[in-house]
Amino acid sequence: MATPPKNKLFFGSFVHSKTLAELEYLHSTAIAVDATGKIVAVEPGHATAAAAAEALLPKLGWAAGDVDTVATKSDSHFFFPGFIDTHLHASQYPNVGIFGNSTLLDWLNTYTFPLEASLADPAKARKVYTRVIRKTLAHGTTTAAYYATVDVSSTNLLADLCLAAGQRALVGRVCMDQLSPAYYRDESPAAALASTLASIAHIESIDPSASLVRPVLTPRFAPSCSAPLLKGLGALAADRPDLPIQTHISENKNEIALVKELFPPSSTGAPDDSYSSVYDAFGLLTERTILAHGVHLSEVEAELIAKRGAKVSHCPCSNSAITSGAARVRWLIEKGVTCGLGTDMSGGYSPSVLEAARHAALVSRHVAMGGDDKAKLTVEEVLYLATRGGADVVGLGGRVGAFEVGMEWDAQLVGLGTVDAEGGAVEEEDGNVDVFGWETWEERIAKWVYNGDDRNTRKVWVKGRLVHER
Ligand code: XAN
Repeated sequence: MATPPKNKLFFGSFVHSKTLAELEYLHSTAIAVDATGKIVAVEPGHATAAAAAEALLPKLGWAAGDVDTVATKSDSHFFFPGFIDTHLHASQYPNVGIFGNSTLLDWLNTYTFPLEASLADPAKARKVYTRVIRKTLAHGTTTAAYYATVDVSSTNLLADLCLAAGQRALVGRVCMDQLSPAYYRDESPAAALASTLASIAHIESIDPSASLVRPVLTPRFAPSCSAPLLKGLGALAADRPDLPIQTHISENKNEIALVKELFPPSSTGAPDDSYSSVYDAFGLLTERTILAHGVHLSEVEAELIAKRGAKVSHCPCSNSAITSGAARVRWLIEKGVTCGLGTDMSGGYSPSVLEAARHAALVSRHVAMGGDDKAKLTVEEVLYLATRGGADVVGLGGRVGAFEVGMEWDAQLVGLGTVDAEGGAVEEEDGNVDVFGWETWEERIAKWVYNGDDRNTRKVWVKGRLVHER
């Protein structure tokens, strides 16, 4: 029989985003997490874990025997909120790194559709999905907004596996009824809607309270959806205002030209021929919508997206790898658009949101080199996008992404390598980050952002449950 979940007391250093610009450092602090995974106390100012327990447990009415304590070992260990990957294709994981010199539209036909179609084989889907969940958890991703495939059973399997592994996830069956090979598409708009409803019903049956896993409406992108399909999905979105929506937008210039050709305003009733107006005309541009990429959005589109409250998943690794362009994140934020980060595997080649944060910092410097110096994103800002910003993007703002009373404990324990007096490594698994001991905490975090990887992710919890340990 499974052991019932216990109350937990975490002690040591905690780092999280207070605002876009500011990280908060809480040292000698205790955070109490109840058996449901909720943070019930955040108390700085205790010399040791034992002193924190002595002060805190009576106030919470917890007996010492009912509490598991996890304390950080040293000055180079800290708790950080779990990362939120706001956009990735679980089904494309075996292709990471395989993109040659392709760009979006030929990349889809050459590499992506054949692999996705092959996951209709349940054994292959199980193998791929099991691995991608393990890998992303190992990189500290506690929430993932996944695209699966067109196939209902393998999409449902992805949701089953996320729930079993304890990863928080949005799981979307991909809707696409045109402009893809005949072997990989929905047969008709009606069939696409029926399959979508079947997948939603399954995901809601395995996690009725959406404690971890939720379905998400997933029109792949405008070019691969007919107008009747987009219309049907818009109607479904209006019927089910609790369901999130995810899709792609304005990633690549040829893709944008294709959208203009396929959806002239005369066919949609939209006021102009922009990509955003197409989604808006079909009722798919809402405050629940996650728009991946947004590289080439116009002023008017950014204003419309902000007005509708739709969110943008910035995917800098993918945008560089398949040569889509450099998204202007500072500009989007200043327009009032909520942004988070996506690995976008396998347009992006890395499963790591930390890597996405690093790419976000570097791509913002390329935007700056184009003449807009204030485009540069700081370490604090990219970490905000990876956590709190991402939570807002996937509709979990206020629930995960930081350490506050009432939020859920989705967290990672990060350990940096320490260097001893002779220059040797003290930690066995010290990765690329060497801490000499004289760095400020701000410098330690910067070193982690620019050189850290999964070797630094020692433990990961979702909703209070330990889901990964190195
Ligand atoms: N547009 C896309 N962009 C991307 O990066 N990955 C995809 O799978 C995709 N499909 C449409």
